[in-house]
Formats: sequence, C-alpha cells, structure tokens
Amino acid sequence: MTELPLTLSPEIAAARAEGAPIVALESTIITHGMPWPQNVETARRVEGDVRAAGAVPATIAVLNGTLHIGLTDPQLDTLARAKGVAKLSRADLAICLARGGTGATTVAATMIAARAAGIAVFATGGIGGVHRGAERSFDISADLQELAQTPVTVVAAGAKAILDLNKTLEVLETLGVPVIAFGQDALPAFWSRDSGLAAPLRLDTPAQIAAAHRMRAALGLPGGQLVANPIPEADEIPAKTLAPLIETAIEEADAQGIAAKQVTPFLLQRLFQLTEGWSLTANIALVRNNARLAAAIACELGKP
Ligand code: PSU
Ligand code: MN
Repeated sequence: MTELPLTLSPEIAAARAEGAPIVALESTIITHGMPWPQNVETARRVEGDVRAAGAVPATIAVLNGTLHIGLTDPQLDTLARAKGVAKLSRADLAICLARGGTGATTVAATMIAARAAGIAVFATGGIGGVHRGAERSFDISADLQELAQTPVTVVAAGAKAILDLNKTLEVLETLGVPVIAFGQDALPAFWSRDSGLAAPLRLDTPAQIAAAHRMRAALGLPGGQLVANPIPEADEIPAKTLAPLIETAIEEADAQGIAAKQVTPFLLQRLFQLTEGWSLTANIALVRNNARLAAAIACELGKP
C-alpha cells in the first residue's frame, strides 16, 4: 500500500509526542487570500497568537510531493512569495502529492490533512460556501461537503459575505453540519459581526465547544463542526458599507467570466481594492481572533 508522504515539523513532532494541544492552519489564505507581504506577516502573527494561547500552530501545505504539517519559517516565506501556486481542495490533494507537486491547502484539504495528522481543531478566516447565483453556476464550495465528513472543528468568522449566506446555511443544515455562533445569536458574516441571519446553534465557551466535539465522536458521527466566531467589534466593517462593493465585485467577476477556483480569490482581491485595504485589515483581525479561540478549544480538548 502507498504510504502517505507526511512530514511533521520538528515543533509539531515534539508537540505530538507530549500530547500538547495543536491548531491546524491553512495555506490558501496565504497564497490566494492575501497579497504579499501581508500574507506572510499575518501567517506569522497567527502562529504567534496560537502559541500565546497555549497551543502549537501547524500550518499545512504540500511542498514537492510531501504533505507538511507545520512549516518552518523559510518554508512559509517561500510559499508566501511564490506565484501561481496550486489551490488544493479535496479533489486535488492526492494528485498533487502523487506528482510531487506543490500547493496550498483550502479549508477542505486542510481538514483532510489535519485529520491524517491527528489534529482536531483548525482555524481559518472564512469557509467557502454557496455562491450567489449558484442556481445558475452550481458553484458550491467543497468545504461544505468536507465539514459533513471529516471530524475536525473549524473556527471561522462565518462564511464570507461574498456568498449567499442563506443558501450556505441551508446546505450545511442538509449535510448535518452544526453551525455554532460563538457568544451571540446571529451568524457572523466574515467582515461584519451580524449577517442578519440567526445562527442555528450558539455556544458561549471553548469548553462547551470541546464537549460538543467529543460528543459527536461518541455518537460515531463522521463530520466536523463549524464555529462561527464574530470579528472583534473594533475591526468590523459595517455590512451596509460592504454590500454595494460586494455587488460591484461580483458583477465584474461575471462580466470577466471568472469561474471555479478563481472566484473567491478574485472577489477578495477586488474588495481589497474597492475598500482601499480595509477588507484586508479586517480579514487579518478576524483570522487572529479565530486562531485564539481555536487554541482555547484545543486546550480544552487536551484536558482529560
Ligand atoms: N479564509 C480567508 N481567506 C481565504 C480563505 C479562507 O480569510 O482565502 C480560503 C480557504 O482556503 C477556503 C477558500 O477554503 O478560501 C474557499 O475557496 P472556494 O470558494 O473556491 O471553495
Ligand atoms: Mn467554488
């Protein structure tokens, strides 16, 4: 049988040997979600936030045919500067590894890798979901299916506001994925705290989220949970400010025929320009906030 080419960084190998809490971090946000040099600066800060909260960060990527759990600083820097890196989702991961390729992992692929490495908690910015106009384009992120089948607790600031959040919630409900707002009733909308939609579930402490994670395992349920953590108040962009800019960006994407994997990176990049950088500042703040919560959950899961 083919063995999975998986490498733990020295820090993650030590953490695993000690049974220390670990938080998985994705790499598509670095290569496709943020421009250089803010991408690598953010990746380093997020790792620092996880450490400060008492857990060990494991940034995940495929480098030359090996699935890396935890990147060294030079590896992180190289990935962040590289152009044209592949964006790997569930469909792409095995082929990239088999070919000896290099690629960044999305939420779906990072969940697969985290599970393979025995990591239960993962922090990102926002998951992919059902795009607006999906009734025509059929564009629904593989992240949703992954949440239904891979037992990892994913901390995100909700789904990105560029999506159809109502349809995203409906699909998650159909797939049996718990969508848990942290500390509030409303579903957060990535750059804004309130999407105007109620979240299906609410929990108020990391300990409760860890207990729910354990209980799903006790039930033998295959999937994970989505924790929707609102962006800190001081950093949020009011939904009203963003709404017309999101419309503009989506119209441009349609007019230019942007499709498939390019849609999300295109929209994030256009919003960065249309908000004159504000969307990126907010994105950085929300990822760091998610990293802190994920670390607290991982610490709770580590308790006997
Ligand atoms: N969170 C961010 N920025 C990002 C992403 C998440 O703050 O760029 C990435 C994740 O890797 C997620 C992907 O899986 O966006 C969604 O892509 P798609 O819509 O093509 O599934
Ligand atoms: Mn898509």
